[in-house]
Amino acid sequence: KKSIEEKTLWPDAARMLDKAEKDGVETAWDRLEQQTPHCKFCQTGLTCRNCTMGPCQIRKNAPLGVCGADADVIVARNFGRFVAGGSAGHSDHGRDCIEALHSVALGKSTDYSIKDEAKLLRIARELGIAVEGKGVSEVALELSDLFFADFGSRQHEVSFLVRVPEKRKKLWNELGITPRGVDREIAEMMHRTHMGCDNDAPNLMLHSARTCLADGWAGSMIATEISDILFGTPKPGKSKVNLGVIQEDMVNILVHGHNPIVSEKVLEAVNDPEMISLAREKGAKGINLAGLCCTGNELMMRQGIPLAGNHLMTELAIVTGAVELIVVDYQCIMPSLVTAGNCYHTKMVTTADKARFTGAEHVPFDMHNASHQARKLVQTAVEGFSRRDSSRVEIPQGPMEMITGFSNEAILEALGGTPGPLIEAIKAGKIRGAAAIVGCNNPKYRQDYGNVNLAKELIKRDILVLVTGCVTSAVGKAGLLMPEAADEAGAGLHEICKALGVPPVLHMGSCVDNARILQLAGILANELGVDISDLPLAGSSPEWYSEKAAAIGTYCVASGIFTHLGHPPNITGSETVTNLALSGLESLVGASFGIEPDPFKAAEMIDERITSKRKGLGLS
Ligand code: SF4
Ligand code: WCC
Ligand code: FE2
Repeated sequence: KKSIEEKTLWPDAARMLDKAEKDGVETAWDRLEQQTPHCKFCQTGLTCRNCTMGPCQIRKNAPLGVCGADADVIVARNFGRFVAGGSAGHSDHGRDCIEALHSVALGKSTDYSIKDEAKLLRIARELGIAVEGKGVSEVALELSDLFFADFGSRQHEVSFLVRVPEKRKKLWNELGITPRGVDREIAEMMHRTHMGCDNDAPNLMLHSARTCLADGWAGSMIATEISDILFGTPKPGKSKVNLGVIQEDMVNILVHGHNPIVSEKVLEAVNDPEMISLAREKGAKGINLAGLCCTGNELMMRQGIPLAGNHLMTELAIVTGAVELIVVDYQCIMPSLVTAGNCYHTKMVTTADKARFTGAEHVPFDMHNASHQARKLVQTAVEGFSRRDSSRVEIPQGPMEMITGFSNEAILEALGGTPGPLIEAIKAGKIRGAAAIVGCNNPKYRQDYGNVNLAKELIKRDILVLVTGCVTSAVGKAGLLMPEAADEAGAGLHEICKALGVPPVLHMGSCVDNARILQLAGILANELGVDISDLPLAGSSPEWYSEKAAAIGTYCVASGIFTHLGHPPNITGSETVTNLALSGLESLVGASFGIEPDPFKAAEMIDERITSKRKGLGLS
């Protein structure tokens, strides 16, 4: 049995784990224990359930499934479906954003509006839409139509490939992995993995790459860009993080999930003076909103709303006993939150018809009722305040300060409008390269130990760190998102951070916002006239768990960026697939995966990669 110390790096988590035990609340760590040891066949990818001649398991004395599929085919098929699931998640979120933009453009939604017209016009122009003489709604309509088309079967390539360097596009064409349409690639993956279809592991892996490229350069990128258009492009600003953002004397509402379409409306309702006076009538000082996971990242990037924590903090936030309401949309929401909430007075409300949880109340949100529904929810939370049992409330230490809001627009603005100064800093070796640390928590690791230590090690080596998703909370709690953290950086990075007044670790948003990092890579490569794979860049997900994280890793590699993972996906049962992931992809797409659970060794791995890329560019 793991001690609390072994479960997490954090004092706030440790206190809540202790309280959870006393209060009889089961957590992911407890259930992991019950699930251990895991099935070896599943862990290595050697089970197939794709038809009822099976299910089949590949063993020494049974090397083929009933249909004759071998380990390589079965593993590659399983991986293909795994990343198709992840790509579907990000991209369906992107589709919901298109529907919102479309409905605003048609004047059908009064609940949403276009906040960043300049960005709308900029993107429309970038994608070849003539904007002169047209009204904002007309442009928005054309842009949403173009994005809808990116999901279908009529395009030869998704629109945002205009951001990809020519060399890379040529390579994708030669390999036959140019993403054509988001839904098309995902559906084709399901087709290919049906019994008796694509039975060649490398060919399946190439389509995995294509499916994930459709996620990164279309589904996720569309989600990010439309969210900026509808809710504003992030600018640097202050915020706070850890469970200390939950406030004892206030009504506490947590938003969890991914799409700002719901959480932005909850924020508006929380700020409504009528709601605030209602809360005061109930004896609360006011209404406090905090985020969890990615919708937390979205609200933090644009509105500075504090973040209560990442994936493994979601149950523990409820254990404070001070949360009246948790509003969720979709993805990464543990069904156990309903049960945990029932141990206190915490109500869980679902908002998406495609993500309902038994035992939670369902208050569906759409384009026409969002403001109304959000007010209803906030009212529910306020009423819940009187049911709070103050004897069971315990909120850990005060929150950490942090800086958020580094969209590419904000980064370029800080650099004086062009990527030139960043490139100069890279050439001079003051910034030796950049690494994106992204993704999740996984109870198999000591929570955030890998996320935090890898970031610390990289900045020491003058490698600029970019974070999104659940790594945000990790590095934020460690103080690395403050300008003062430059003191922990190497001399070169320290100098640049001091000159610009920025932290050595930049918060770039939610998981779909990894698309911002892809775009930035494209900008740098185009500026230098090289391919993305020539740049001193790396990606990493030390504590990943989700299908979405695997999709991100795969589009990162297929885009030419070496990607470190703390542990492999369930592919090790196939030598062909494993070798392809760890080295074979290198000769195809100019990058591969590296696996290393120890963050200090992982830093070494990433450093070596960056050094060799610098050499390739003729830099010392
Ligand atoms: Fe078994 Fe082949 Fe059916 Fe998979 S597709 S369950 S390997 S028979
Ligand atoms: Ni993205 Fe991972 Fe968090 Fe979910 S929210 S837990 S995929 S990093
Ligand atoms: Fe996410």
